[in-house]
Amino acid sequence: KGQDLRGFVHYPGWLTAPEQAALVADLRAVVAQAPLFSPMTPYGRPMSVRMTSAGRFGWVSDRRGYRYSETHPEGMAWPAIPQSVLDIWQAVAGSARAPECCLINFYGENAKMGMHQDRDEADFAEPVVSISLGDDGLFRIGNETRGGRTQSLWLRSGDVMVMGGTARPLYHGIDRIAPGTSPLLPQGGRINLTLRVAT
Ligand code: MD3
Ligand code: FE
Repeated sequence: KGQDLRGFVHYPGWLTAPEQAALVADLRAVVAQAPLFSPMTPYGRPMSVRMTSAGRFGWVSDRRGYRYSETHPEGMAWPAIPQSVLDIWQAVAGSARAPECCLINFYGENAKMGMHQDRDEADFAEPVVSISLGDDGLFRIGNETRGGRTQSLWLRSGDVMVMGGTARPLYHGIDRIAPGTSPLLPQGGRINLTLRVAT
């Protein structure tokens, strides 16, 4: 079922509409405990994407830099990863370990994420699983260094992607959101969940 592009396996429409709605309800409970925040880039400008996390570790960024943290910027522990999300990891990750971090990215209609590498995880053999909900997002995959040819792919609500070993070092980002393309979130926007083993 999955489509393999250079170590990324894309599962379009993996989640049914009722499964997507149940996930959104579970994520609302997470956000009620651990509010979304706008991480600061090292340049001192807030990112356009708002974030929070669930699991033992969450991803934070401030003037000390980017890192995994056991606490939200407001000081509390992160909520547990919802079972509905763990079930997706179990079905697609092919990993013996459980995810330690579920990063929740919220994109409003003008949000984007510049090309970057994810290199804060200790074990690059572990996959990253990405789940898309809400409006379509234009995902771009590049190379192990900046520049060069890139490939673009629309990620739609209910899609799941697994980034295996060979994909882990590649630059990637979200160029833009297509507002109004999904009825899932009444206020619009896109949610992306990334599940990772951090340690
Ligand atoms: C390729 N998120 O949170 S998910 C991120 O849609 C991030 O919010 C994007 O990049 C989003 O770091 C893209 C797809 C993804 C996630 C992790 C990767 C692609 C990846 C790690 C390595 C290579
Ligand atoms: Fe990333």
